[in-house]
Amino acid sequence: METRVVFHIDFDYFYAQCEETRSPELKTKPVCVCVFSDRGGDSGAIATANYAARKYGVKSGMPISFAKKRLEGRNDAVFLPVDFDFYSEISEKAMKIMKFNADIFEYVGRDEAYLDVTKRVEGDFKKASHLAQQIKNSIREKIKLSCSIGISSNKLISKIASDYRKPDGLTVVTPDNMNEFLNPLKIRVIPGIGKKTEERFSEMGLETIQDLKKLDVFTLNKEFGRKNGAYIYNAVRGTYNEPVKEREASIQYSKISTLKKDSKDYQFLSENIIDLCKEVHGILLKNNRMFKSVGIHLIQSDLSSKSRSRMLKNPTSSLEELQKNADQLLREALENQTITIRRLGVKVTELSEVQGQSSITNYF
Ligand code: TTP
Ligand code: CA
Repeated sequence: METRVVFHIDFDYFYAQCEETRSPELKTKPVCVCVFSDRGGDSGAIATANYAARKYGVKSGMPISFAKKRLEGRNDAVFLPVDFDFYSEISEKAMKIMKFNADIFEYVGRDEAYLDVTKRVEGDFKKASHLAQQIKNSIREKIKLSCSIGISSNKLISKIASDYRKPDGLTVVTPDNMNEFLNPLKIRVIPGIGKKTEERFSEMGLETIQDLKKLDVFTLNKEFGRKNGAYIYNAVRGTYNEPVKEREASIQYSKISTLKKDSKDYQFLSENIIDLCKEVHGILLKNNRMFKSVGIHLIQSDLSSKSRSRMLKNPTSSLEELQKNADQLLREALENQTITIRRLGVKVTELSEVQGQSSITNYF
């Protein structure tokens, strides 16, 4: 089999870095991006933090109140609410640059993608390294974002390599130095191996990838089941060879808001839906998109939720069409409604780019 050249690209401290791009004065301060819960005050968790905040031990998933305690001595620390729409916009722009530079492009998430570049670098890791540097430069110049790139002959090792030197890292693992790279690493770096598995290995006296190679596939299968056993066996030998598969982001635009009062009155809810549609439509216009599917989301006072969605005949970017459909969905959803509604949301999916003349009819 020919040697493939695969990139894994991962943005550094993504949500926090997005915030820094629109407010550069944040760069020198500890920045925590927070998912505030509905309960108010400081309840909720840290989504991510920049490196200035990480120095104080702030981590993703940590309660906001813990992070505030850790950063007590820094009165310049900033706690911002997540703004997913903004991060998606930035992500989309960066993904365009990556896609342009790939033979095969696989979207993984807002801040992460695999690129197969074998053909365009003719299987040459030196050329690959240049290409990666160009991509990094281009993303930095155009979007003001830093990322870390791992290069190897398979996805798994590239993912480990992109995480190896963060932030702003570039780690190349050629087939010749693969074992040298992998052997001393902690078992934990293998994607999918969590704390529990790591502890089990530790009890067996195994700490590094080199140690793991002592186990034969039968022992691994017995310990972890056949699928996981085979995965670990191949992962540590660099023989886990999933190909890069073409995949694009399935984007959606949405707006959700908490109502001024809980209610099940159609008239009141309808007015709110109409306003949310205007906001969603604003995002569509800004991004030059049409939608083909409309959905609404109702969160009831007991926090249970209801969703309705429908596919349209043709893609459109018309506000009227959006409002009409969302309102009909609301009527449907409210049939036999007994409890009041607390929050309402509208989303559009199945998005496509509005292109010049050819789709002008789609506006009507
Ligand atoms: P990660 O890539 O894990 O983290 P990161 O980009 O913030 O930091 P780095 O790559 O430099 O180590 O996750 C990407 C985004 O996903 C992150 O910016 C915020 C979000 N996220 C959460 O909301 N909760 C979490 O527990 C984690 C790990 C990430
Ligand atoms: Ca990241």
